[in-house]
Amino acid sequence: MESTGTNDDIYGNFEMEEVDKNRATQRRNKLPPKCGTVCVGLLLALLVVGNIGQLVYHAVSSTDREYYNNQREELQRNYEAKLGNLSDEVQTTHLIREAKARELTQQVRDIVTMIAKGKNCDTGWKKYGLSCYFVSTAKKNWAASREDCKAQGADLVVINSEEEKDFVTGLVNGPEDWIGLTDSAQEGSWMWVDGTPVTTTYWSGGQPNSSKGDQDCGEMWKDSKQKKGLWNDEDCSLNNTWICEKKLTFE
Ligand SMILES: [Ca+2]
Ligand SMILES: [Ca+2]
Ligand SMILES: [Ca+2]
Repeated sequence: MESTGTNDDIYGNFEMEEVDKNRATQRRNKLPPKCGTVCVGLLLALLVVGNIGQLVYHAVSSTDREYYNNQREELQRNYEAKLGNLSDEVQTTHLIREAKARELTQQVRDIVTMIAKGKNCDTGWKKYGLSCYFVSTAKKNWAASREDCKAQGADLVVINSEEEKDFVTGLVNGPEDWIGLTDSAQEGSWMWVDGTPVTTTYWSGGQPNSSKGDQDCGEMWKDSKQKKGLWNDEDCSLNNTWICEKKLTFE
């Protein structure tokens, strides 16, 4: 009986082991077929999808950058165009104001001229344009002649045009009349007494020659037809007649 019990146990254990093996086999059989290949496939698929997503992301980012760059460039162009237009407007306004200022200045000059033309020169003075001229009969050196002009509210004549030169030539008492011309400040640099540089000149032939190295004052000659009204530099200490010029004012 004992041996039977033992055999039963042995057979029982054997049966249990068989059952366990069968169950394990069944569990293995329940797994999906070829799982390793499928998993690798899925993994590859995921990688491909991931790469595509990354490409799409970059593509969108690149498109965005291009869009914003275009926007920025357009804004920059608009800004520069508006700045240019503004600059043109400012320049135009400035030019208009300058033109208006010139126009007003000319109108004032015209009014002053009209008033001055209606005025007469003092007795003994001759009128030409907007100035009065006085020719002395007395003779003085250049500096004293000038002082005499100043004492009368005038100065030695300044020749501003050929027409004025011709008019003053007709006044010359001669043979030599002092005019408002000097190079005493700097030898060879001739200036008018009103401080303006001498641009147009009517020097007689060979003049100015600073004869003997001491001729710093200008005079007009009357001693011959060829030289009449032409200029010479002379020793300032010599006594000559002189010509004053006084501008007309509307006061
Ligand atoms: Ca003048
Ligand atoms: Ca000189
Ligand atoms: Ca001379």
